[in-house]
Amino acid sequence: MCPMVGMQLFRIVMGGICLWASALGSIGAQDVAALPLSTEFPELLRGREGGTVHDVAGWKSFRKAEIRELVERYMYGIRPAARPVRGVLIREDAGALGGKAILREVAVEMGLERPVHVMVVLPKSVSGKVPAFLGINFSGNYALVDDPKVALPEGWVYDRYTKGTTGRASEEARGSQREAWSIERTVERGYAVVTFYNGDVVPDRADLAEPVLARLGGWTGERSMEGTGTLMAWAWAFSRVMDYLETVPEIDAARVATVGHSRNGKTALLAAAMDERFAMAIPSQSGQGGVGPIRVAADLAKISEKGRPKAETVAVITKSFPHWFAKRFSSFAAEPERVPFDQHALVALCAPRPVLVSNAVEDVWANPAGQWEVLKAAGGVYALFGVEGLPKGPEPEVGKLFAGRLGYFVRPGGHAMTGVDWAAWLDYADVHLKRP
Ligand code: GTR
Repeated sequence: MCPMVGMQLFRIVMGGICLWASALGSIGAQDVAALPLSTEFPELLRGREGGTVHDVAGWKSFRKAEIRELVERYMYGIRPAARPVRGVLIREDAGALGGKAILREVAVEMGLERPVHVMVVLPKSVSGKVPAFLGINFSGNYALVDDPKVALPEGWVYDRYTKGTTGRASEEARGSQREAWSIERTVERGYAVVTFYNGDVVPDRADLAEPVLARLGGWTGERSMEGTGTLMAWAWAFSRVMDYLETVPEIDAARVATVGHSRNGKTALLAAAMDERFAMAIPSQSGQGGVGPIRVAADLAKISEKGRPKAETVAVITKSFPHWFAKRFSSFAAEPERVPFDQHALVALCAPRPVLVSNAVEDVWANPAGQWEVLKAAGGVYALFGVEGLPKGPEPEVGKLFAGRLGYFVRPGGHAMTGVDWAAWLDYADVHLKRP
């Protein structure tokens, strides 16, 4: 008999193995405190109520759903339901990037207060459907290209991307993220780039975010312990943009990679973990809440004289950015070892699809070493699918791209998205995305 522990259980019998699938009941604060402490990453192939997964069928029908539910209810909040999407073409320039590309600005209506402004840049040199990078940006699309016509975002923007104005986009920032995004080179390599501004979905400031999250989740008053957080809302928007991309004839919707840097990198991983239509994920320097482990190694988690750990912890991130996560996640600030999964679970939800984890040596805050451990630990689920995750044996080498199904790249330098990163990402995509 499989054990039965105070939850609704139903039995799945598969190839002679007994598995118990659990629908988690309501979770109270006392339940969080009663969760077992585990300094190791919790096992991916063992269900919470016992029962081990031995094959892809067991993974898909039981453990994957269980992990998804845990990830939503303990960390990012409930994923909103899909909504009908409509893309309205605002403008098309058939001679963009010096004649190399077609650039479209599209208002994608997804049931938010305003449509999300999506920029689609298509290579002209390729005939037939092209693979695409779908990236979420910090600045508004107008900062990513040198093009006087691309519209400015209408709502709140981060001060560091405004070049002088406060809280509103300004002409001075036009083209300022061009190097970071390298769109011209990507198009030259035969890929489309599709991008949208995170603030078009949910503005990244707690006081502005909460009312938007409430509208999206359909509640009034305070967000509940598992009400949708901002990262989940942004990831949901990735899927709505994908709904639109499925209608774009030039794009091969079966070959779309999610991309984002830092908080947007956390989102790029979550988007692919939640939606199997994405063929690949490239989370850049995503750290805590992304590929960074919840269980930060003791030497990195230790608070220095400056009052900070070396790598970002659950305690720090949930205090600085409460609107990013489900409120319940902050209950783990003092004891992250009680979270019933770690971020290897999020990578495993992407299996067997390729995930390239990108880092920078000096960005210790994002915990590159921990991210490598997370990737190694996700390998067991890739093995179920008969594919190797990270290659066995070697340790990360600065400047070297590991182009396995689970890929890793760490470059010299600090916290930024750069042309060097894109060069590695394109090489990786050439291996996993371009070839059918
Ligand atoms: C930092 C935060 C990180 C990362 C980063 C960013 O302040 O601690 O988790 O998300 O911001 O997005 O630039």
